[in-house]
Amino acid sequence: THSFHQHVVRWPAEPNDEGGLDAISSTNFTTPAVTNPIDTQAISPGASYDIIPEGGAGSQQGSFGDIIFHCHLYPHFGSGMWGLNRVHDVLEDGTRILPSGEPVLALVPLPDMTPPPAPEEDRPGYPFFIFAEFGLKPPKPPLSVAERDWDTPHAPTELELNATQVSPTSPTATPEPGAFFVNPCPPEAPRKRFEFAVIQLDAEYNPTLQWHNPQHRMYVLQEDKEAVLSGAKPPEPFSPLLNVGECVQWDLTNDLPVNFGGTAFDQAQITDEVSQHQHMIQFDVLSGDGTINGWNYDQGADPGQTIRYQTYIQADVRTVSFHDHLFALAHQDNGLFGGSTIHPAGCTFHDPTTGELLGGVYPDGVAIGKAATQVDVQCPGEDDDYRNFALFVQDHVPMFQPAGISSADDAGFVTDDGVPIFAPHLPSSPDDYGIIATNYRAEPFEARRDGDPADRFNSRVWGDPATPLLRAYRGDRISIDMFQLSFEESHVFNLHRWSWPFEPNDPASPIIQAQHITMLEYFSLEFETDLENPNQDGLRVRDYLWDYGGMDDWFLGAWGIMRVYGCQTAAGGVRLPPGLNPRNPIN
Ligand SMILES: [Cu+2]
Repeated sequence: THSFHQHVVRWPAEPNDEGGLDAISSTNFTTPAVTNPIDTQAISPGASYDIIPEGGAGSQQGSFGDIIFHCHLYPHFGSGMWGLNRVHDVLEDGTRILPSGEPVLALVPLPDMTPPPAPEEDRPGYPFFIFAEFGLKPPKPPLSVAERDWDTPHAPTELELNATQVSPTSPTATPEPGAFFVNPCPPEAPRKRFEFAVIQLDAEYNPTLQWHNPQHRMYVLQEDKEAVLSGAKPPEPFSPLLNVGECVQWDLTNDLPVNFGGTAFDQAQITDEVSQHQHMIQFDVLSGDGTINGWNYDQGADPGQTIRYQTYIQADVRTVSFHDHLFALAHQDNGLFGGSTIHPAGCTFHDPTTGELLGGVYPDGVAIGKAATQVDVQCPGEDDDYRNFALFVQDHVPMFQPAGISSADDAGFVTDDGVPIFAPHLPSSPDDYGIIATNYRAEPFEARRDGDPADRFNSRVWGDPATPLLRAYRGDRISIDMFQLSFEESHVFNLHRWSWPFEPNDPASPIIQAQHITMLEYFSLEFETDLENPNQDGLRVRDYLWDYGGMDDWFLGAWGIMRVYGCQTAAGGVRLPPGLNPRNPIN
């Protein structure tokens, strides 16, 4: 299996459901109404798929520059499985030469499209407005970092300003940081800002075995950073909460150490930049992509530096997976990834245990972005609240345990970091190494080895697993957003007893009970819990097993429990009213 991903664009999983080539390519196309919008296609030998990008090349926002496509299985990407889709902003007649000495090939405009303008000296077109030298790293995008702000020695240049197309809806507005050349946000869109950092810490995945990763790397809200670093708040994947229609500012600070690796899993190396590349939503590929691709800018944050990206949440596409795009092969399997969940406009976010509103407003009037993998979503209508869970399956996770804690010491392989769990034959080799986990947590069979195998999943014998416990009351609407950003395998999410539509917006969708997922795919599982046993004199709490199917997944700890309480008085969360989920017309 491979996992095809192209940056910037998104496409309907079933193009015939959405009117085909003409309708989907129109810049007026909003988003699929029936089938799933996707930007990653899993593909196996012999299979084929039609990809028709929404809004045509460069997407609805009209982004131009080099747009990378690649296999998202990292060892495949790392060994060369990638290419570029170059979207031009001026007419190319084949007479120009790139800084590398290679020609810009001529490209004849399509006969029924308005041709782009010819290049002029003060408007030379991509990439000639970027002041860069061949063989050296390119500059950061204008306004993205403090060093390229207005009134600095590296302020936006005249050529850069002339190249801006600012916004399809407001072509005369001032360029904005993180969306300098093409601003996907309409001027009236409400603004939200996430101030967050990338950090490294020693993270414990399983307390029984003390399985831990001493070089765990992750995104974290600035307001949670100290608590996570001190151990007061357990680390979880960064899962920002977004509403449809928002213009989102992402202020990423690089707090990583420059040196990485030197363990049984990773060779010693320098990781001196970090970025956030986002899937599924709209941005400018020259300043919001989080990459250094082709002739584009360097869109990473140097050590200690803060960089701004700006994105537009133009439709309810459910999720936004994101990750570093500069040293992904080095540290993404060590936890450096995250994923936003998208919710209808007007819905608010609440802590499931306290009911506390998650939100606020910065002094400049921009909404304060919050993040949580488990959140109650309260929406303006009647009977439209739901509980949202974000689950991130991870494979190839580097992991160690202290010497002497179990028979795994039989391997006699004790390093400075402890005993590595399934180390590669050499550090950074593309082997099957490490463990399989969920949300930086694992409950391996090794932690439950001495006992009757029939009780392997029995909380009365072992207590609850270390993995996320998904809690609800009967009748609650449930939305589980499935992510996978680490690292090479496919998995199959299973949830005992419950079923859900494969395409939540399609009345003709097949109903499924297991979902295959591979790298950077996403799925939104929307269903309603019910009263399995209407006799409330019987069992009031029911546990349903979730798991990722494969025997390695079980054995290494990627499984957990969804707990449904029979009544409000049980020790649980805040009661939500029953009813139908408006995001899910058939359930
Ligand atoms: Cu990519």
